[in-house]
Amino acid sequence: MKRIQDARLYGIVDLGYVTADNVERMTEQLCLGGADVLQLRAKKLVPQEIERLARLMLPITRSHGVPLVINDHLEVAAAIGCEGVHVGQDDDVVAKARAVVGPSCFVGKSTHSLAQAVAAQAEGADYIGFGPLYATGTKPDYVPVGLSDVAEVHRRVTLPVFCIGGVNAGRLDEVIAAGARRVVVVSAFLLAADVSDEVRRLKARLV
Ligand code: TZP
Ligand code: MG
Repeated sequence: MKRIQDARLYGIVDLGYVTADNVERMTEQLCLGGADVLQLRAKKLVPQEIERLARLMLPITRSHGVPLVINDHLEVAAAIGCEGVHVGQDDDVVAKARAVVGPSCFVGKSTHSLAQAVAAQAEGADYIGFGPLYATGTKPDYVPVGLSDVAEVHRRVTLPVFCIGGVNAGRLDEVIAAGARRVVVVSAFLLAADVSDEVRRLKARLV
């Protein structure tokens, strides 16, 4: 199993873009392309349905050695025994998440400012997401943070920092030039004509 510390490219199976019917196919494509970690994110589904989909993903992600992260739903992560869980600023605190999912499940946290990034590290997260860097339809209600704090976040936070929000092949060079070492890519992968090829080509540029 790949370790979150070694991950550079983080993919999300977001049910805003992928139908339930396509979850397994998309999971396979993202893994084949070389995603180092995958999250299941389904803002509009009930926990029971999220658990069903996660159980479909798990044999696929495990066969590729890719950790599976559940967004928001601690109880689903605990029930299926996946590798990670991800919480936002309005969700349960890291200590609560850890108490529910246990020591073998890592905990990631979304951050939207330098101050939140530093606080998430102090709170004990295992990794952070930092963004949205750009305006994005995947998280439409958020003001983009831009690129100006990316380098400073990496100076102040020793945890893995995954830059997120509007990241795509066309923007990757400037995101890396701003100081990013790890990225999360959602819609640019899920909407690609050839998903595994898009993942593979972007991953090749992250090393
Ligand atoms: N958190 C901050 S931005 C974002 C999340 C979940 C969405 C990123 O999606 P995309 O499509 O890569 O902009
Ligand atoms: Mg959340």
